[in-house]
Amino acid sequence: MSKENRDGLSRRDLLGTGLTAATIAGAGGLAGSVSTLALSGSPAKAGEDEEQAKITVLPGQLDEYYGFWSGGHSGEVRILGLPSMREIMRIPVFNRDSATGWGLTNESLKVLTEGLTPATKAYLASIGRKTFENGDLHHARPSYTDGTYDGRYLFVNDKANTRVGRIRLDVMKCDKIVEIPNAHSIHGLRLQRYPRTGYVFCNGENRVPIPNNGKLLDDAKKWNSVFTALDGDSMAVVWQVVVSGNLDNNDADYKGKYVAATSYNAEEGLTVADMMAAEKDHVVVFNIAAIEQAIKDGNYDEVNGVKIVDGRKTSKLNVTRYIPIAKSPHGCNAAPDGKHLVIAGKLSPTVTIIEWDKLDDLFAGKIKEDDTIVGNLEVGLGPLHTAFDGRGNCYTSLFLDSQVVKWNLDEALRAYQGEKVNPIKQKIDVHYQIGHVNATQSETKEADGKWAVALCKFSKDRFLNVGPLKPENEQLIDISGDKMVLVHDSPSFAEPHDATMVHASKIRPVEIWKRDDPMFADAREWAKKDGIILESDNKVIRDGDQVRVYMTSMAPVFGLTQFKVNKGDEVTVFVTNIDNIVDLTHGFTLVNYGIGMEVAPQATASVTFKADSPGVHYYYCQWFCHALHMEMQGQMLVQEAGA
Ligand code: RUQ
Ligand code: CUA
Repeated sequence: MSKENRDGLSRRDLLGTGLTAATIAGAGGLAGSVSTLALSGSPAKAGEDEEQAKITVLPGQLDEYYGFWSGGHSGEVRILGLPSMREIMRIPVFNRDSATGWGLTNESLKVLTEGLTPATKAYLASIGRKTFENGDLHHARPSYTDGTYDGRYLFVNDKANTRVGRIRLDVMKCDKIVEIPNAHSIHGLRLQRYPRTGYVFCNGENRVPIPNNGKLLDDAKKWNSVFTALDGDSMAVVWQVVVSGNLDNNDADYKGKYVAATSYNAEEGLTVADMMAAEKDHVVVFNIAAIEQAIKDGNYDEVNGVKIVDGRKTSKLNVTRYIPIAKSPHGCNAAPDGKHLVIAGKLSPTVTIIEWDKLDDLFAGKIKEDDTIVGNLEVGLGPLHTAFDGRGNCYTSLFLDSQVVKWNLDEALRAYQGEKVNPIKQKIDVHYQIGHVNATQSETKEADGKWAVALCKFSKDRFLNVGPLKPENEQLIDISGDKMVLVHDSPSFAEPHDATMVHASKIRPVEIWKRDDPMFADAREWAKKDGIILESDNKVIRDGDQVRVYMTSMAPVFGLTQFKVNKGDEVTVFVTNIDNIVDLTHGFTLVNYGIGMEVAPQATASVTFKADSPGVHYYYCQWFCHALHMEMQGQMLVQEAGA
């Protein structure tokens, strides 16, 4: 192939229009298309000075938006600032974290263990673990009041171990994790928008026997996926709905009446070929009031302590509807106009538009499923997710085309009515193989159309070579004008799965912990029992072979610079940071004991371990706090029993 030809080829030309399931599902197909991408397309023109000036956040200046990044299989959440795209903070959730001691401290272990099911706790104990140490965090969604962000919480899913977590946005720490019973791998996760969150809607993706206790292993026809509503305030499971097919993504309306979920595998098969057999899959619509009524009427089964309503296709309960849609739909995005829901085709090169208000008539039996569809637009190959600018435009990610396509919602509705309009406004190349796209405030009634972010699965040659494992690529697109302009690339470690972007005015974090914070309520309980004042006492309390060591930290000294225990003691160290100064975090690292934790201003953190290694063990403060930070240290003396 001549160079001239290569440069002239578009991604669509390379891939052809005969898209088959094999192209997208087969590893070979994907690898093939990626390697050809290297040859085609020209680098985006991001060089205009005025564009660069827009994204420049000068030293000392603050970003306009918080970006909450789903960390994918790293299991964490990251906070980026927009438009600078600087990474500001990481919030460990389903992972372990060395810097903060997440997964090691008593406070984090409580969060990581208390919401697990008894069966999971027993399994973990059998392999010598307290909790899971991996996760797959696809979606991070800030809580709503009346259709916009209220700055209370960020809810996250774990596809790997079927959990849902909650991050408190006042302290930016995870405070609750629950395992969802009966479901198997939580994928789609969205929130009730109105009147507030409220419900957290969790899609169980895979089909399993319910209960999944070793029976029905060879009877896959009896397996099912489960849709779950959690109470965002208590994090308790309120109800579940068993469905037909596999659930993928979901979204809620702006009136608090319906949730819709894309659903694949209507065939209920186990192999790719089986799952691809039928031409149509579904959007499953859940009628919240009808489900609540079914529970009130006693129309549920109770499995593993949870009320489950039958919402399968065969159910007579009128709690769900299955709207047929081209097979294997993926993205499910409620438009900020409050009226429309955009479903991305993935295997089909189309987006399908559903009108929320028609669902009343559908459930009343006045119209058919197809009548709820008010638009169907061909947008390009591999449409996955859609973002909105609040000015009537939609931005859909095209995985196979490696593009974002901008299209007009109203014109798409008119085109569906037969009017001669072209709703497609622009396509922009992104690099490469985009998954999610999202935009500032896009998922609220206050979508403001300033910035979009393309979350690309491949970066290939766009950064310095770091070996066979490449970073992924998150790209900033200016969507404030008529034309989208690609303005910034940033490499990202696994995985910039998704992101939500919230105007900074909505988020009000504290600077210093409050001494009565629930995060360290257990430490206060222990102190009370032991007659200790956490903020001033530095004491060792012995209780048989259980030893509780209480100490304060104030730059640059620990309240205790030495303590002695016996080999074999179970030791709990409580450190209370009594510095009342912004940004003055201390730490406690115990050498050769595998212990390290963060203690932020006015916080108490604790860790429990067995003092099985005798000798002198230094502890030191690992968060830089003072000119004498190095000297902020002490020793734990572990004596042999009977010494
Ligand atoms: S959905 S594959 Cu975010 Cu595209 Cu998980
Ligand atoms: Cu305290 Cu470093």
